[in-house]
Amino acid sequence: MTTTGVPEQRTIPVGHGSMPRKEDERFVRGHGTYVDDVVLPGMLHGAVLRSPHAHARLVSIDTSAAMAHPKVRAVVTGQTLEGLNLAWMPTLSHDVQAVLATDKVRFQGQEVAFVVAEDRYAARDALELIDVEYEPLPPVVDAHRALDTDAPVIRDDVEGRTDNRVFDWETGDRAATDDVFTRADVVVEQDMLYPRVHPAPLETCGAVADMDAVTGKLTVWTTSQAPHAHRTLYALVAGLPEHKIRVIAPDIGGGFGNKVGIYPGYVCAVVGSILTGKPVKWVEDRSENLMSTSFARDYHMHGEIAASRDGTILGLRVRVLADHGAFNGTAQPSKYPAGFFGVFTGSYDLQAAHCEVTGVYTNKAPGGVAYACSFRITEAVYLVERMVDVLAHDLGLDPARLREHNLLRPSQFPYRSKTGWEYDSGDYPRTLRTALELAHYDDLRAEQHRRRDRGELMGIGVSFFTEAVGAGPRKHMDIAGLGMADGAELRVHPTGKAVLRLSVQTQGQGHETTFAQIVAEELGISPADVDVVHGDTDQTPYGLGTYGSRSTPVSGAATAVVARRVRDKARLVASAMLEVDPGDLEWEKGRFAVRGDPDSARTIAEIALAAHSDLDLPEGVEGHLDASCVYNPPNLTYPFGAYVCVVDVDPDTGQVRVRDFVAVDDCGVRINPMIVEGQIHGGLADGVGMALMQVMAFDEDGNHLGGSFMDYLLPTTMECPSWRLGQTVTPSPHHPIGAKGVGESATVGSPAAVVNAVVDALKPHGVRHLDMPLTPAVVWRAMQGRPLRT
Ligand code: PCD
Repeated sequence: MTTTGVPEQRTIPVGHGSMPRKEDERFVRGHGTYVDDVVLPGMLHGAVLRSPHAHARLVSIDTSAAMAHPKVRAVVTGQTLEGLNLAWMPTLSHDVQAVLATDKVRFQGQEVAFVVAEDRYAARDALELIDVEYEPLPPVVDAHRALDTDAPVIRDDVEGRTDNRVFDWETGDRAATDDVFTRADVVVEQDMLYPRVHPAPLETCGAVADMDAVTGKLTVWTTSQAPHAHRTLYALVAGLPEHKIRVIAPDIGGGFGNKVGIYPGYVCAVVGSILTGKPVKWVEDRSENLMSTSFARDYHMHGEIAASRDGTILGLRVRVLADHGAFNGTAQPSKYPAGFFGVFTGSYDLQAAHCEVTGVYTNKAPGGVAYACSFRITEAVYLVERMVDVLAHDLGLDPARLREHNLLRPSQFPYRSKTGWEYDSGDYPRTLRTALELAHYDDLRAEQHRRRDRGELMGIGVSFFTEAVGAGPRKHMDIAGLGMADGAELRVHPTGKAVLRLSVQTQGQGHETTFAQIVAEELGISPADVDVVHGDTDQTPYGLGTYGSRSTPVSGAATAVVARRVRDKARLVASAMLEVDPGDLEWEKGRFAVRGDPDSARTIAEIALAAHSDLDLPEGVEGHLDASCVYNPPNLTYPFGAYVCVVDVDPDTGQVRVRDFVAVDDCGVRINPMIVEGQIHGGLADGVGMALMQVMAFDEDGNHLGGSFMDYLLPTTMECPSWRLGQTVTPSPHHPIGAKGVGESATVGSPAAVVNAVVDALKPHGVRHLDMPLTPAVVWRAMQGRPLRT
């Protein structure tokens, strides 16, 4: 008999492989239901008044003219919220954040007041009638400046605070690392910035809150990647009973980490509904999304590699200054203030490593979310992959060969990194080899040689990454005190159709398809017969939601386990049907048959009907065919990959064209290879965007310079090559179907490949490093020997 929970792996795509996505029929026909599609009887509309200043004391707010607007029903200020004890809310990182400002504003775009009106236009008009008097204060825009002893203290709301330090954190062995560095032949170092970027999902954030004054039940339709966690936090913050709150995340138009946290607008919509007794909708516009919701990165890094003269990497030492904005609103497991940056040793076999991260407050929007990066692994991979190229540059070695020389060997797995992470499985050299062959690496180098002689700028960039996704073991990982396990419930109806209930929530990844495929594979039924229910706390088991590519590693595992539990139960029911010992039954996909008598088989549908019938069931077996489980992952999964990027740089304009991109990913067993490839395509486009065109810039007064898609650029098909993908499959040894997460892999691995390629192209100009984004201006200045810093 199968024991549930024990790995039972397959190295093939799970049954039905690249089937089309079930949800797409709804999406392509315009039948999706997003938050803004929710319309309730008597619904009112909210709008947020935002601060024009990056740092200012609030002197007074006069709302009388706004209140006098004929269509306005309520105007909420920080003072109103103070009366309800809701002016401040906890962040996911043990800080507090102002819902509406009470004392000061701390970033441009911060929420100051909330108007509820009969329609969206009236609400927006009334914002202009609110008269706020500010007393401007000097802003702290630069992360380094934040640490100066005379820097203005941003968070003076916290009693006794005298500086702008959020945290100091370190990992690794400092003494052992110092020792390796003193003994090394070569030490290379480099400052680098991973600029502030933004997840910029297609759909902005919003909520419709409906407080039913009679039943006392609050329903919130909202853009949430983590509906259950949001409900618990609403209960804790607002003091409402948790069972009287229902959070529904309907269809979501992209999350990318932007929809993990709770934003002031959501809380204001709830308060607006409580005050007016009507449902209140609040949906932010594009500029609001870009200016005030969670940013990502903003890591100022200094890396050092110690190596021997032949290029053997011995040690890595890193110092980081992390700009967290005005409130520490990052989302990552509590024990990890710098996220999983600790995985910064990457894919290499080295002797010692140490890193220190200092977080600081600045007058910028809060956040620091894991925008497609599993909690700062993007920063870590970028750092080590740039450093390896810098080492190759200084030693005059080929960057691909240098990686090959230093990669972990298959025999080292499971591998315990120098900073304490246990990589579950991998065959790195095979993956790198596959990528180099697919890219025709040696031919590319020869071509580059020829073209350099002609004065042309062609660059080849290689990157290799290891991610840690699927947070995580409850013992080590929680968010806001909630352990990171996820539930799954599976019920097979009497006719053999099934419903799977999940705690995670798709934002476009295709969960309604892939999770149905897992059940289909385990029970031998059609994925079309499995309905996946998610995104509604009244309908689904508890769990922490979708981010950090954790759905497949955690809920995917829960799904396999719960399906196996159903199968175990089906075996017992079948044994009663066939009047044989359960041990005499054999599982053939979709049915149990008596050993040696294949004609005796009973299908899952027949068994399900029997389980609901008057059949005498064996001792201890309750009726019906269902099961539930809570999956506490034993470890993270460690997907990895090798990327090769080829660029041409226009010597006259500095324009970079990505000519070719090869991505070989290993995410263990692929459930739906087509969906996996789609995930990789999306992530690669993201990576090109970050490497070449994106930055959330500010001027010295703290004015946000990227508040629209005219300034904050998204890559289009014009900037992307036709991606060429390859794969290797190294199953995860602890995941029930051997799958690893993949949703963020390409965003993690690709920026370094692009930057490495551009820097490689500019080698004739003596360029050794350039900070992203590599806009034509940055590249052109570098060619003139004048690197431009952002
Ligand atoms: N898969 C398969 N196989 C394997 C893996 C995986 O098939 N091996 C598939 C699944 O199932 C799904 C997908 O694929 O469907 C994914 O998965 P994953 O990796 O697990 O992940 P998830 O959790 O689901 O998701 C998440 C991610 C993230 S995290 C992000 S950013 C992004 C990605 O996802 N986002 C998004 N992708 C995407 N897509 C879309 N469309 N949209 C979106 O929004 Mo964060 O942390 O949040 O930042």
